[in-house]
Amino acid sequence: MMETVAGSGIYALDTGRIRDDFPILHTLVHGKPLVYLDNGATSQKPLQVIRSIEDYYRQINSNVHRGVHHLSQQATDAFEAARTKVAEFIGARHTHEVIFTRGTTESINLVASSFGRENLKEGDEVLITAMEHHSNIVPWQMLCEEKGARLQVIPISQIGELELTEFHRMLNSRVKILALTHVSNTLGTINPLKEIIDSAHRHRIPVLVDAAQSVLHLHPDVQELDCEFMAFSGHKVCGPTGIGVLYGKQDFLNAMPPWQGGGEMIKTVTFEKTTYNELPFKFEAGTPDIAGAIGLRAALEYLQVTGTDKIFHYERQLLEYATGKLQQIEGLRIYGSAAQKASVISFNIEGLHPYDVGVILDQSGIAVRTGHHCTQPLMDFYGIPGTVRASLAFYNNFEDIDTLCNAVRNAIRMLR
Ligand code: 7TS
Repeated sequence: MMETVAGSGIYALDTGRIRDDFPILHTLVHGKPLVYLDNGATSQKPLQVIRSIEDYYRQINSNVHRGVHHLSQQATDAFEAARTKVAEFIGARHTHEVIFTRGTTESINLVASSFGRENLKEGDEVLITAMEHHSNIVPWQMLCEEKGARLQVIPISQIGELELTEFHRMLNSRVKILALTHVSNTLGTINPLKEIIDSAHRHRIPVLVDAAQSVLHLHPDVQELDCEFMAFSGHKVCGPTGIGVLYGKQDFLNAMPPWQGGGEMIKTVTFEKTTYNELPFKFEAGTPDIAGAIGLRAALEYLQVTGTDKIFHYERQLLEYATGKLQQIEGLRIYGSAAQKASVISFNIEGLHPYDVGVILDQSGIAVRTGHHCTQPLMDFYGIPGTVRASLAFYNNFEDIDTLCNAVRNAIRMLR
C-alpha cells in the first residue's frame, strides 16, 4: 500500500496507514477497487472495532447487570466502560447521562415519547428545521398529532443555511422543544448550534441535537453546546450497527417517565405497582446490545487515537478538493453551499436522473447514495426527486475523488 500523508503540520493524517485498518477498503466491486463515498449512510469499521466484538463473544459473552458469576461481571464492566467512554467522548458531566439505544432514530423517539408526552399539550409547538432527516420529523409529527400540538419548521435559504432571523421570530412560550440537526445529511450544512441553543434557552426552550452526521466529523461536546439532549448512532462513527446513544441532562432525564417497560429498568415489581430504576437503567429495558456498546467504545478510542482535530481538518481539505473538481464538470450542480459545511456533496447533472448516475458509478466500484436521503421535504424545497450524494470520511483519499470525477464524466458521456 502506498503511503499517502495528506495535509500538513500537526494536522497531517497518514491515510495509507489508516486505510490499512479498514479491511473493506481493500475489496473489489465489479472487479474495481472499492471507492466508498457513502459514509453518510454508514461508516466503515476498522479492525480494532471488528476485533473488539469478536473478543467479546469469544471471551466474555454473558448478560449484564444480572449474575454474580465471573463472566457476567466482566461483561457488565465492559458494557459500563463503554458508557464511560461515550460520556468522556461527548463531554457529558455524568456517565449516567448516557443512555444506550439502537441508534439516532430510537433516541429521538425516546425523547418524543417520554419528554414529549409529559410536556406537550394542545396548542403547544415543536420546532424543527427544513433540513431534518425523516427521523427528526416523523416522531415529532406523531407526537403533535396525538397532543393537538403544531410542528413548526424553520426555513432555509437556497444555499442551505437556516434563516436565523425567521428562527428568532419563531421562538415563543408555546414552543416546548427545539429539535435540529447539527449537520445536514443531504446538504452538509453545519448549523450554528451554539448561537441557536443560546437563543432557545433565553426562551426556556430545551434543545435536542441530532448529531448523527456530526460526531464522526466535528466531535461535538455537550457541555460546550449546553444542549439538553443529543442523539447519535454507533454505525456512523465507525462503530457497529444496532447501538446508539441518547445523551440527556440528568435533571431532564430524571423528570421524564420511562418509555419502555421490562427487565433492567425496574427497582421493584409487584402486580400492584412497579418502581423504576435510576438513570441510566430507567431507559434501558431488556438486554442491551452489549457487543455493540463494546464495539462503539473501540470506535471512539480509534477516533481519539487518530485525532479528532486531524480528522476535522483533513476532511475539510477533502471537501474543498472534491467541491473544486466537481464544479469543473459542465452541467453539474451542487446542492448546499453553506459557509460552514461538512464533507457531504449532493449534486445532480443536468438532464440526468440521479439513480442512473448512481448505477454507472457503481459499475466503477464507487459507492454513493442516490435518492432523497430521507429528507423528502428538502427535495420538495429544491423541486427535485433526489440527488447523487458523495459523503466523505477521513479514510477517503484524494484519489477517491479523482476516481469519482472521472466516473461522473464517463456517466455523462454514456447517458447523454
Ligand atoms: N439523523 C440524521 C441527520 C441522519 O443522517 C440519519 C441517518 C439519522 C438521523 C438516522 O440514523 P439511524 O442510524 O437511526 O438510521 N442518515 C442516513 C443517510 O443519510 N443515509 O442513510 C442513512
